[in-house]
Amino acid sequence: MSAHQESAGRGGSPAPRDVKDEQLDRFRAAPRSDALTTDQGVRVDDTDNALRAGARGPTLLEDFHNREKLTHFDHERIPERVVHARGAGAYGYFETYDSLADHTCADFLSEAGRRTPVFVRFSTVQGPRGSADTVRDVRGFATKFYTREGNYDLVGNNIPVFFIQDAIKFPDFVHAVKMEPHNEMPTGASAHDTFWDFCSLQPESTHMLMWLMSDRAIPRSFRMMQGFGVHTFRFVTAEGRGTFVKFHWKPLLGVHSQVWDEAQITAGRDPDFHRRDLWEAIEAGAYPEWELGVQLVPEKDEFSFDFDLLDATKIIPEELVPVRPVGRMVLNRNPHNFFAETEQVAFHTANVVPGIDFTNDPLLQGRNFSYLDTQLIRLGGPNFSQLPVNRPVADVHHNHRDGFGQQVIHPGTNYFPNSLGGGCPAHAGAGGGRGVFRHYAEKVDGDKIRMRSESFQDHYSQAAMFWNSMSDWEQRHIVEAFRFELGKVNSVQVRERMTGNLAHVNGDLAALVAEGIGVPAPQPADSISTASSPALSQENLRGTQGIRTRKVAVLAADGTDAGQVEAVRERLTAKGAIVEVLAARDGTVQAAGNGNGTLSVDRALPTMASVLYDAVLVPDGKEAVTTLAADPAAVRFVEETYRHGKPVAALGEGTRVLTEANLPEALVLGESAPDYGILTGNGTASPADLADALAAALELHRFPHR
Ligand code: HDD
Repeated sequence: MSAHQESAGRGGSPAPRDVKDEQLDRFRAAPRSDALTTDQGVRVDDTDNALRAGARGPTLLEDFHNREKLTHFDHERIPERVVHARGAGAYGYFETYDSLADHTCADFLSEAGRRTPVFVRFSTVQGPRGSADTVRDVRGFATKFYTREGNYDLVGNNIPVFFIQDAIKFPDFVHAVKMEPHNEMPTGASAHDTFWDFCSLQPESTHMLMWLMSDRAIPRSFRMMQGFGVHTFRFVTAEGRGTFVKFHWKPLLGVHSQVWDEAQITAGRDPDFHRRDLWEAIEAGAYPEWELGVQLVPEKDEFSFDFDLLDATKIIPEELVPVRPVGRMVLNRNPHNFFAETEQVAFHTANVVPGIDFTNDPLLQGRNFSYLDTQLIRLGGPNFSQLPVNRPVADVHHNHRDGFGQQVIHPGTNYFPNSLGGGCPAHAGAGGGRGVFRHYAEKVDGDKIRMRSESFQDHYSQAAMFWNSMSDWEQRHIVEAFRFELGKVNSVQVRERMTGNLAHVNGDLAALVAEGIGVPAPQPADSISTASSPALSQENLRGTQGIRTRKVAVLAADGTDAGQVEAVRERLTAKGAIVEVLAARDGTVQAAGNGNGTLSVDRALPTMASVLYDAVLVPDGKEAVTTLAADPAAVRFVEETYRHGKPVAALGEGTRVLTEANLPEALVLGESAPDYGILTGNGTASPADLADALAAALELHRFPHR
């Protein structure tokens, strides 16, 4: 089987090949059918015993195979990313809907249907490489477009703003949020003194903190979160005309989150939850898809907002400037080797192509230095662009020579101008064909000063707009998150300072948080913004793919009505959901009802947990229900699912397990209570009807159980 076919999804047909995939074939080691060798190609016939003097004698230094093997092993680790160390990546393609040539000369956006290979890496920010996925954190969303004009990197996050306005503060911010220097705790968490000390002293972080305390920071899946370029960039036409642009990735699956208790349990039951979710969806052929949208602002309107387009702590409300869909991105191929591809991939905000340029956003300007700088040490010198995952599909010709890891045997001259090398590589543009990068000819002037623009000084209006835009359950989760986070802060002074800042966002929010962490309610602030933006609430971001890839657990035991299970499975899988039968042990259970025989068990209950599923169903079957109602693991599974606001369904006698889990009796035994996520149909519903009700409930968000 070819390397490419290896990567084909287990359940899905192989993804169509593209020019990047074909390029990578050159670097993919062939399946290991040959003899074992050393790095030098010398064949060895024993890698199990070191060379020694006599069977019980000392091992010998001349054993070059043993030395080489141990030496390479000793040098396998490279520095992890200084932030975003923990991540997962996948390949795919971007396809343009219609030409954007009226705004940008970017080739990959110039023609309807144009497909460009991509590599995306999702990540958390604070935790080290081995930390858990489901922590409360920002999620990195970095996309490398392998365009015909060179690599374009859109290095975004799942949150459209940032903690700071000027990149010079980034080292301070990261020092504050990372594990504390005296004891290297906490891992994968912002709930500690230094983070809140820094942020409470930097009111510019307040808008970002609202997002970080919202459910956006505990996504259900990388596949179910938005992505944002954050900064205002510039589109530039072939004639040099500029348009301000902000980038948005909208997931077709919608924007869904866990709840905090659920996220914490998941981190323990499966620290790789998001990484596994992405990997398995692609392997199964359920390729995740996002729509790329742009907000376009003509330069003449630069100062027509009550915020500064150069301020990375501000969004442009979609109701003010609509997001214009421009293309779709599908991730359809998992990497072959995590280290070679996902760990070594290097994204850089300054990797732009003709037609996309920068603005004077001081955060972006600083990023444009930092990424290359950090990659030099992380990836061993100046030649990391030659690593397969970083290689452009566009031709590369320059006079860069030597340096660690140089893979190219360059010909002839290594300087420009030259005559001895035929003047090559010559300046592009002079008959250079494809687009040449021309920097946007912005006129700049000003004294050299260290000063923040007055237009950057409003730190609360958009934080208030975010709060005002939240549904009641989202607001409740934000209050709980602030209480959890600040409740872990030892310094009362920091707690009070932070609640004082929140008073400028919303008086109720500040008072509720203060009450929860035992500090006096802060003085109310005046002139708080009442603006809101419906586009910010997850209530309005349910996507268009319904319950595709959502996971439903069916609890079974000997005597489960297998006919019901198959009827529900058929209905839900037809809608794209994944149904798994869980029982105390692997193998099969004895079926009852009209599905006599046995029912296959997909997962042994002790190896799974409610937090790994989006809903649970307990089918009918007297004997099975009696067994499940007496099984603490099954009862806890149902109780947790309900407590985490996820749908719980039962057929016939199955309601006894819900009662055992202390779900409200009235809701369990009455007619189904869909607005509480409890679906029983009081025993009268057919399996198909119940499956439909369960599907409808899954499309909703979490149920307000408190
Ligand atoms: Fe950054 C990595 C996104 C601010 C400096 N950043 C990194 C990654 C993402 C972002 C997604 C991981 C890329 C990967 O998967 O390899 N960073 C952002 C966003 C920001 C942001 C959306 C604000 C809008 N970053 C930011 C600032 C600086 C950096 C202000 C420094 C001035 N970021 C880095 C870095 C990293 C990085 C230290 C660490 C690993 C790397 O670059 O390659 O250079």
